[in-house]
Amino acid sequence: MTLRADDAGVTVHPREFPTNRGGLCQKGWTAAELLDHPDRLTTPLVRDAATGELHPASWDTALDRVVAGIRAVQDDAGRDAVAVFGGGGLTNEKAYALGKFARIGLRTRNIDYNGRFCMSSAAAAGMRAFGIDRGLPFPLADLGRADTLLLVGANPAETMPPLVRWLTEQRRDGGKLIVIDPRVTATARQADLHLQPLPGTDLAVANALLHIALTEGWVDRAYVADRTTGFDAVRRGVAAWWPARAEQLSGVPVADLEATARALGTGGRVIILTARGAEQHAKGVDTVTAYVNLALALGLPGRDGSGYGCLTGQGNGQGGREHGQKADQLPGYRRIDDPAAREHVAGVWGVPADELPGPGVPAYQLLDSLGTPGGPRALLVFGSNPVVSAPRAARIEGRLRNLDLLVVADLLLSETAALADVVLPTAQWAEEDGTMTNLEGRVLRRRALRPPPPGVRTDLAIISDLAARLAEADVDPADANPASVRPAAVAAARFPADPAVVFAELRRASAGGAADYAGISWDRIDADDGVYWPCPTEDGPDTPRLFADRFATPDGRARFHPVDHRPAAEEVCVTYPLHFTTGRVLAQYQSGTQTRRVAALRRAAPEAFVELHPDLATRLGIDDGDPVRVTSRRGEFRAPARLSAGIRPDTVFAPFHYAGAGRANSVTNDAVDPISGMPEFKICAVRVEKA
Ligand SMILES: Nc1nc2c(c(=O)[nH]1)N[C@H]1C(S)=C(S)[C@@H](COP(=O)(O)OP(=O)(O)OC[C@H]3O[C@@H](n4cnc5c(=O)[nH]c(N)nc54)[C@H](O)[C@@H]3O)O[C@H]1N2
Ligand SMILES: Nc1nc2c(c(=O)[nH]1)N[C@H]1C(S)=C(S)[C@@H](COP(=O)(O)OP(=O)(O)OC[C@H]3O[C@@H](n4cnc5c(=O)[nH]c(N)nc54)[C@H](O)[C@@H]3O)O[C@H]1N2
Ligand SMILES: [Mo]
Repeated sequence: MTLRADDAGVTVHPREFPTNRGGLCQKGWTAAELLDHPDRLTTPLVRDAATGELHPASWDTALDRVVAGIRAVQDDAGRDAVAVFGGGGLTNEKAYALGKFARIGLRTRNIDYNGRFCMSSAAAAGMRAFGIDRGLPFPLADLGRADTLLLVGANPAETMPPLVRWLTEQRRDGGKLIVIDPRVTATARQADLHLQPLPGTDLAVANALLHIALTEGWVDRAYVADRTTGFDAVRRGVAAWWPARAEQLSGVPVADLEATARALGTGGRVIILTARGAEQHAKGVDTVTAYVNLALALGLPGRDGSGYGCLTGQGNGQGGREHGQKADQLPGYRRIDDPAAREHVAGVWGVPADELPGPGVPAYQLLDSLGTPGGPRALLVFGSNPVVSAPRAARIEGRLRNLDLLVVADLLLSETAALADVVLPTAQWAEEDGTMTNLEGRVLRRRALRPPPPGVRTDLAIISDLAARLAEADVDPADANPASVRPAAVAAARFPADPAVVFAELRRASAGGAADYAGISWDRIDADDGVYWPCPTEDGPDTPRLFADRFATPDGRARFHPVDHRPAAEEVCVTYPLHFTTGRVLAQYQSGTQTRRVAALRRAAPEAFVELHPDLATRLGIDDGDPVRVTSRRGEFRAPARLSAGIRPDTVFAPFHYAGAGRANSVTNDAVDPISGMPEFKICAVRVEKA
């Protein structure tokens, strides 16, 4: 898109671009409305100890309060007692600076981010199978050329509208679209075949599809022999997943399983994509692995026009997971427990490698430990609103309230910011330069169009100032040598506020890593309409397609992993007899801080709702529009009923965008995947009643 500033302010215009072909979704069209929104924060807020209220304060007062709070907590309970929570919406520069600030500014191991709730299961599955995690290892345009496209737990018609034109193109050219979703979504309505499984049974479906492919002889034996390892164990495992067994568990008819397997096994160019519906489970990694196994057995990854991919979520969902806001990660998608990686990054940062902390813990574990004995007592949040978006949100809200110090940088008073001791007003997208990396691994520019409003600072400026003040607070006045350079100046130079300077350093820090940005300059991004990582040298090529010759594993072969179905962490019972799942609607974004404030979007999707089948509603004595209460072992929420014949009668759905009484996350399960730490947002057991 392009942005234009004119007398009337900022307007958003779609721009002809290879990814979206000029298309923009409604949230994009209306995004400019937030720039000058009356709710916009334009001054720091500090909580008054006497009244308990948030009051406007100067930046000096607010930042001094933050630094004093951090020092008090760390002096008392150690460095790790301060934690940082980031976001996949932050630019690459900000994600990088935040990770660096945690590790060498605060010297805490405790940093993680909301991407853990988003693509972490697909990332972990991609790492273990392919040795690398890039949402799509091929350009998005390949979707338009696929003969068969399988979408597992994805609703791009509502969640990624600009992508829909590729689906339209694909079907116009005779391609087949197959969608797996417990609901007849806007995406499923466009499909040639819609499989409507019980939530949490995608793994069994995948194993049955592979079972059929084996029986029918559609497995690409040569590919399996030449390019992979570990197939035998998988073959033995799926032998037990005959289609009738999968039908019994998932409710997907054998005939549909067979038709799907045939389309995948005999389809020419075939792409399999997963999104949150398949991934946000306590078995999300294994579920994605089952689809990766299927893709590998059919010889898809690395074949022209074919492959497996994950539909990445947030604005910078890809880049946000590469530069070190993840608990176990250093920039360039390096591992923080890898001695060579630590040496390299510490060198760029100008500190000894042994000063870098070790890995922290995944997001939910981190949030759930806040304010508990031994857990962090201070938290800094940049770009997330966990009071609305975390699973079992009432419990997390309680943890946040127990902190000695909660600091939230946001453009608006989100539900999480409303609990903070200090709120720092930040710039938003149109007010700062930076880069984002899209789901194709393509690094793009995001340009400042106007300065932030008076009183507002960028996240980078806030980090820089905080680092300087922390360094100054560290100096014992008795030791200070007036002739020497002040530690604050050293720290400020180490944490530059200029995104161009940060990006230059990010390139060096990522050099040689999996996500290598060393050859990517802002100029090159402009000249080439984006640059695909890895791109190690400025005059060398970038990498639109991965895996053509080898995978990113040590021996170059992809790895099969045998995976088996297991039940959801919480099964239905007499008291909680219904399956509950959650997701998104077109007109709201995430925790809704921004979109709930845009008039047009609020009109389109004003409040939460509970989608349920008319037969179920009749049984429960509920009419369309009736207020209903949804209760789980963890809590309840209330919203009007929305009857739809498009949902399974044993399952209810609600969007998670709303706060207060309509907060769906009051009931969701905080069970997490043992490998990725992904919470089970997509299935738990509930009871539904007329309220
Ligand atoms: N309008 C809008 N667009 C967005 C966002 C937004 O908040 N609003 N958020 C962005 C972000 S961060 C993300 S991560 C993406 C998410 O994009 P999607 O993954 O497409 O979004 P969801 O609605 O979370 O889930 C997709 C579908 O999974 C289905 N589902 C639920 N349980 C199961 C299950 O067990 N198995 C299967 N197969 N399907 C299941 C739901 O019915 C839903 O239709 O969207 C991005 N785009
Ligand atoms: N039940 C259920 N829960 C879910 C999901 C689900 O499907 N079901 N999906 C999960 C997923 S995939 C995701 S990604 C999360 C998302 O949920 P959150 O992590 O809460 O993400 P956002 O709502 O995008 O929150 C972003 C916050 O940061 C602010 N912000 C925006 N830009 C900036 C910036 O540049 N700097 C700073 N400092 N702040 C900024 C916004 O105003 C907003 O308050 O929710 C998860 N929660
Ligand atoms: Mo997400």
